[in-house]
Formats: sequence, C-alpha cells, structure tokens
Amino acid sequence: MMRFYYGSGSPFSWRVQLALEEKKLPYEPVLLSFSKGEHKSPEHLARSPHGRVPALSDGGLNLYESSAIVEYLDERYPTPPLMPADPAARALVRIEELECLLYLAEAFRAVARQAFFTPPEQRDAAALEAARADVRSQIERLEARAAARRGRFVAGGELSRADFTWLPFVEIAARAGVELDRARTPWLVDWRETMRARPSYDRSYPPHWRA
Ligand SMILES: N[C@@H](CCC(=O)N[C@@H](CS)C(=O)NCC(=O)O)C(=O)O
Repeated sequence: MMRFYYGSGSPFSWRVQLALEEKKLPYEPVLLSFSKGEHKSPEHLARSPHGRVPALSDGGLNLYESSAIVEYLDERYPTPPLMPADPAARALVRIEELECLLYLAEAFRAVARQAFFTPPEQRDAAALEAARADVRSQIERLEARAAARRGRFVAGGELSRADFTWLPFVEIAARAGVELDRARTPWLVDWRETMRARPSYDRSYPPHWRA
C-alpha cells in the first residue's frame, strides 16, 4: 500500500492528499510532527532530502515535491483524471497551479512567519497587515480570472489539479486572517462551498484543525 507522509495543515501536503482521496486510492497516512522534528529525521531525509512534507512511497518508489507527486498519481492512476484532455485547458491548469505555488505561496510565507511562527507579543502588526494585503490581492486576482472563465472550477468547467492546489492555500490563508469575503470574492465563496462538500475534503481535513 502507498504511504503518504504529511504534516497537519501543510497546504503542499493537503493538495496531494486531496488527489489521493479523489482517486479513491488505498494509502496509509503517516503524520509527521513538526514540533518533534520528525520531518528532519534520518528516515524522512532519506525519502525527502530537504526534510519537507509531503512525501509518498509507492512500492520501492520514494517521491517528494507535491507537484511531482500529484503528476505521478495522475499518470499512474489515471481515473478519475485530474487534468483535462485538451492541451489549451491543460496549460491553463498549469498556469493556475503556478500562480498558486509561485506567487500566492510566496506572499503567504510572510503571513505565516508572523501569524503562525511569531509569538503574539513579538508580532510586527504593520508587517502582518502588509503581508495579508499582499495575499488578499493575489486571492482577488484569482477571483477575477476564475469568474471571467464562467465555469464552476478554477480553470473553467472541469474540476482539476488547479482546484486541489488552490483550496488548501485559500483555507490556510483564512486561518491566518485573510478570510474570503462575499462582497469582494463571490465566485470563490461559492467555489469553496462546492469544494468543501466533496467527500475528499472532510477525509483530508488537517487533524489539528478539528480541535
Ligand atoms: N516545494 C515543496 C514545498 C513543501 C514545503 O515547503 N512543505 C513545508 C510544509 S507546508 C515543510 O515541510 N516545511 C518544513 C521545513 O521546510 O523545514 C512541495 O511542493 O512539496
């Protein structure tokens, strides 16, 4: 059986787990504790040399980097597909993934540094608000692109990898103070409801967020 190594609340991990769940693949989730440094253990470094999550073992194959893992899962287990068939539509999915992984994720790093990794009394309120504004602007740009496509999903009419890439970041941004707002991001509010209603969402929801 496949083994999926992840961290609770890690958006990179969550996008892989959503793919595993959507494909209804059997796998064993292995939760690594950041606070105990389990992601830096020799065992984990052997499968993920930067000491990051997620990682996936499938038989003798060890994979790391969430994009490589999602692509592997889609090619190795093609049903249901997470990519459209049409080349132009596939390019759009990849653009949306890169928008999220390069630009939104980079902007979010500054929010996370303040909101999650700095004790409240040591936070720089101005830096946190500036970082949140940056993330909010990336999310509003997603709203504009997606709404203009007039489909139900991020890249248009078909559910794709792009939805499972953006969803965890939209959720973690909300927990860090950048909540969706129906007045400014109506398309995304509806999309998030659609995505939250999928069984894959509940089955992969970060365990430490349930408390
Ligand atoms: N490019 C990597 C990023 C993975 C990543 O940054 N994971 C974070 C958790 S969200 C992590 O493991 N951080 C621990 C560390 O960097 O020490 C991917 O897509 O898998």
